[in-house]
Amino acid sequence: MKALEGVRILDFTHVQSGPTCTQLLAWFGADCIKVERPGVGDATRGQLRDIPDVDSLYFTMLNHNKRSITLNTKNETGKSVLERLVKTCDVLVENFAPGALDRMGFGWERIQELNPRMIMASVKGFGPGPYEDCKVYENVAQCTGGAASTTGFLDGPPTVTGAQVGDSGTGLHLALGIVTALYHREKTGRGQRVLAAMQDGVLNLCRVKLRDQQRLERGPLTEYSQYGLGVPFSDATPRAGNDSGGGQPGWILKCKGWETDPNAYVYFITQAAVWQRICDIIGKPEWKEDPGYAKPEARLDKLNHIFETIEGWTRTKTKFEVMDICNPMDIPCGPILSMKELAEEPSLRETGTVVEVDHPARGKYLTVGCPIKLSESPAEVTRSPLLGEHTTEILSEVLGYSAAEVDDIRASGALGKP
Ligand code: CAO
Repeated sequence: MKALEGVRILDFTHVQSGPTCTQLLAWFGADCIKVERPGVGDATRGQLRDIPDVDSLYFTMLNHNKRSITLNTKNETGKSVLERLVKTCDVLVENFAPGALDRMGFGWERIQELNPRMIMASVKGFGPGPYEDCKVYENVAQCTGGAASTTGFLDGPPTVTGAQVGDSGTGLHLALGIVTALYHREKTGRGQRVLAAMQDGVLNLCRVKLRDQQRLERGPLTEYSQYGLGVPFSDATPRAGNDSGGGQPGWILKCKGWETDPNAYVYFITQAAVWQRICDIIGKPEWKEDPGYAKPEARLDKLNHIFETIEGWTRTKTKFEVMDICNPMDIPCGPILSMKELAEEPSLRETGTVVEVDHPARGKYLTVGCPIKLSESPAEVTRSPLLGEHTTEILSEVLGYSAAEVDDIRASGALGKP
């Protein structure tokens, strides 16, 4: 039995943030019913297509293990079907623009009237406040949540990161909120609202940068490269390039082949506990006793010189050779792995983190499987649904409409053009 078996999700999500959340719940065993606009569906079905007329990878990789029903929720018959879905499901998840559900006639009060046990979970760009009515996409959230102002190099502009901390990050936060609300409902019998705002989610992931903001008020941030270079700090947490965000200084260093391979780099951490070993492998044994280098505090104003020296060594090795030499010595480091290398990595296939899925229209493709492993509830990745693939099945088996009633619903245009 899957961990969330018996939980039914009314999945009103689209694009990335909401679908990330419901896909996780589906992997944990929830029955996830994706409600989509007839003829159109989730906009991502048609975005960034690599094969004409076939659901895009954008869509397929975010909507595994779900069922799809098409329903025009602005049509009167469609509304009555939606009402029945609300009464039947445990959780409604949505990430429409602010106000869209109210305009549809399914605001929180109405949902509670229909089903007091319902948990209504939303992703919005912002929480209550001056920007609550704004539409938001990934990079906007990265910018408004503190990620962009603290990412990039000191002498460059704010930079967004490839990790989708705004969308997928907020989807993760929302999933935790939903499971927590389900647990609460076990004890109280009542549903509740769950809100994950993208700005809040990104700021939560940038917690250490707010830490540094407050440290900055007491003096310079000595572990930032900027300190060693003598560049004065402004009044806000600066961009720190590839400096480690923690107390153990780290940098990205060139490895053999960097001139032609954009990923021939390694992340190297000069952890205090292994400093003596680092001195030995880079050919600087004299730094072990030198008072200017022996203690972490003494090294802070020389980090640039130290990392340049270590790079002199890493440039003579491939990133994997660096890893092979350093790992047995407990020196923390990690090769910069490209998407190609990750896609081909056998160990990730073995754990189900990278999975090959077969799709009736596109054939085989790779996806990222469930990154959270439950020993009693392993996730099996199944393909995303075609638009409206399960409409009839959901109307009859889940909602209990008779065949004649399904015909009437179809004739009303609620499922698309009759
Ligand atoms: N039947 C009938 N109408 C439907 C429907 C259905 N099954 N499903 C959706 N609709 C309607 C909505 O009711 C809404 O109509 P109104 O504007 O008339 O009320 C309309 O479709 C469009 O919804 P939307 O405003 O959410 O979509 P958009 O493309 O304009 O905006 C986005 C997209 C992502 C910017 C917006 O949804 C948003 O800000 N969401 C919250 C934040 C978020 O999740 N952002 C991350 C997205 S991933 O990068």
